[in-house]
Amino acid sequence: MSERILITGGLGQLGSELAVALRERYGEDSTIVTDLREPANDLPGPFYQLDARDGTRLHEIVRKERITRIYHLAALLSAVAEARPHDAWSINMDGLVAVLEVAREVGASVFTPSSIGAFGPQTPKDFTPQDTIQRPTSMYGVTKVAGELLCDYYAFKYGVDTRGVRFPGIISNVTPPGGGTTDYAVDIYYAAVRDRRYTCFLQGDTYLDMIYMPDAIKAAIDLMEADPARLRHRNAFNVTAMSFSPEEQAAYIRRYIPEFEIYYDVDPVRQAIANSWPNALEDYAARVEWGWQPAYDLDSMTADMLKTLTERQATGAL
Ligand code: AKB
Repeated sequence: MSERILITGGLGQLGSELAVALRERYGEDSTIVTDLREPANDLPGPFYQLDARDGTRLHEIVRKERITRIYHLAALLSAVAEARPHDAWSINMDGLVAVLEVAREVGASVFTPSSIGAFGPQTPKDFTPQDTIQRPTSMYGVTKVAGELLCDYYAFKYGVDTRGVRFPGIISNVTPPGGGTTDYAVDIYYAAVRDRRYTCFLQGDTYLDMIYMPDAIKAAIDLMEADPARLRHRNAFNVTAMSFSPEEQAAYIRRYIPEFEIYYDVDPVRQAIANSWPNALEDYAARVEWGWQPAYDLDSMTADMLKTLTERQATGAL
């Protein structure tokens, strides 16, 4: 069956590139983008302004567009969520409830991203297992754990086909991330190309999991296409492609830009969040249950990011 797909938060870092990939895969008319904001420029496909918490309007759009699959990406990220915890609870949880309710009514499948933020200080830091202690200390993490459980509940109780991954920091060069703890790992490449120097808001020895956008998109599409009979962990598969610290990332950038320099001006809020997250996940369940296999590591991602941004700078677009 050809899919009719709706993305919430579709103008964000992941949504803007996922929409392109979904249209390539399922057809130009397959994918409807929605977002709280109006787009700054004309978008190639259909767009609706939507607050995902507005269940009535969401329902109208889903019915009108005969939606069969929802990628629910609208959420506040970790640093913003920590500054605005009540908004984070409202946006991250009420939005999810509205999406799950409409999916239950129309029989749509739902992809909801969880995060490495769903883990906390008591979680094993290295080779963090798929099934382990989840006692996050950030509001973002609280909403992510609650979201994982709610998606499981809708699957078991109502038979909604809910699936999701725990994304690490996503690195990309089309739409910048906003308000996350891992944003530095994107900003550093822009700064390296533009200024040959970067001031990082995390300590140089902070290890976190990361993934390059092409692999993040592949994970989101492959999981939704996976044979349901093989999925034991339907919501919130650990996925990772690499784990590195700012110091290491800077060293890899110097392979291409030898004069690059990194400085540190540590933000205590984001450092505390990062310290509460794992250093490096283990993603065996995703590999076994639906064939997860990333293509990019730190070296190949760094080469691709710097090449893309350098070409863009040459055209005056950076
Ligand atoms: C964040 O830093 O908040 C996100 C995430 C890891 O979920 N990028």
